[in-house]
Amino acid sequence: MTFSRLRCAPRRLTAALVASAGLATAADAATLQVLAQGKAGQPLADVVLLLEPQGAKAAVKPLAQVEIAQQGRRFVPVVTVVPVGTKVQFPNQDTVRHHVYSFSPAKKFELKLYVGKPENPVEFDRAGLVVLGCNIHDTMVGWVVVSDTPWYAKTPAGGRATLADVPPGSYVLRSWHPDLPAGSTGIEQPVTVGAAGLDLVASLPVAGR
Ligand SMILES: [Cu+2]
Repeated sequence: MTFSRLRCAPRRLTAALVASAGLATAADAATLQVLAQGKAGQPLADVVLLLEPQGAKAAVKPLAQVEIAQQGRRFVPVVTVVPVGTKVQFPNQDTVRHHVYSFSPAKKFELKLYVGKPENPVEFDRAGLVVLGCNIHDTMVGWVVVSDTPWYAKTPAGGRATLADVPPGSYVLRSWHPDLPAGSTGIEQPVTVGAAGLDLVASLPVAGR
């Protein structure tokens, strides 16, 4: 699976596929604790974790009211993960104008020179990695990972995140960090989830920030 995949099948079809695959119901769901580590073994923040089913996809539900601010000529937060279909606002909290854009295949857009809150949010309607920039300030860079799996997380300081309500089955845990080489779709590790849940370590060959 790659970040450039098109959006998954309609929800009703996906639900039917999940049912026919005989996956467990939510009552049997497990919890995964993941610790993200850099190359020196240090805890890593801003790691996006995507737990992707090996079989049928699971439906995702877009989030409401997600914002990526422009503050002090930075994107805040600098890394965001959202499920497919989420609409994101880009409020400019600086007094200078910004011009936010992306050329990424998963979402090409631009918000022309603006202050305050642009009228319309940007809908991230395709799974993949979206790199954000600003036409005015070359040093501004941010990332949006658009997830087509409902089991996703971003690690905070301390590097630990939880993936909850995971039905038993076979998955790939994909771990991505902005310091991976450009174009990387993340580090993959196969994961078998049982009823008891798991403690996992995701190791990434990056120094961290
Ligand atoms: Cu700017």
